[in-house]
Amino acid sequence: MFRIKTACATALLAAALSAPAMASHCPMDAKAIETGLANMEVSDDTRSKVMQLHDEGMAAHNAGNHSEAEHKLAEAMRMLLNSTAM
Ligand SMILES: [Cu+2]
Repeated sequence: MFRIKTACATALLAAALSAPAMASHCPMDAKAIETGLANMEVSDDTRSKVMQLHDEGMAAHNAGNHSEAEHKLAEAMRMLLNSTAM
């Protein structure tokens, strides 16, 4: 369990730190968030907040607003990372 958690956190960090401002970056971030949510133990409260940011981010991405999407997705990733005791 610890190993899976660490792997997810590492994937999230890698996605968070990789160069933004590419259209294809948003889906990668969204995928990292989905993987993190599926494999990490987070509170229902955190989960719903992260999912909301994820959905808002992808909505912005689909509307062509990639900088806002990056911002939302990065916030979701930060929230997920902060919710894990590492
Ligand atoms: Cu985008």
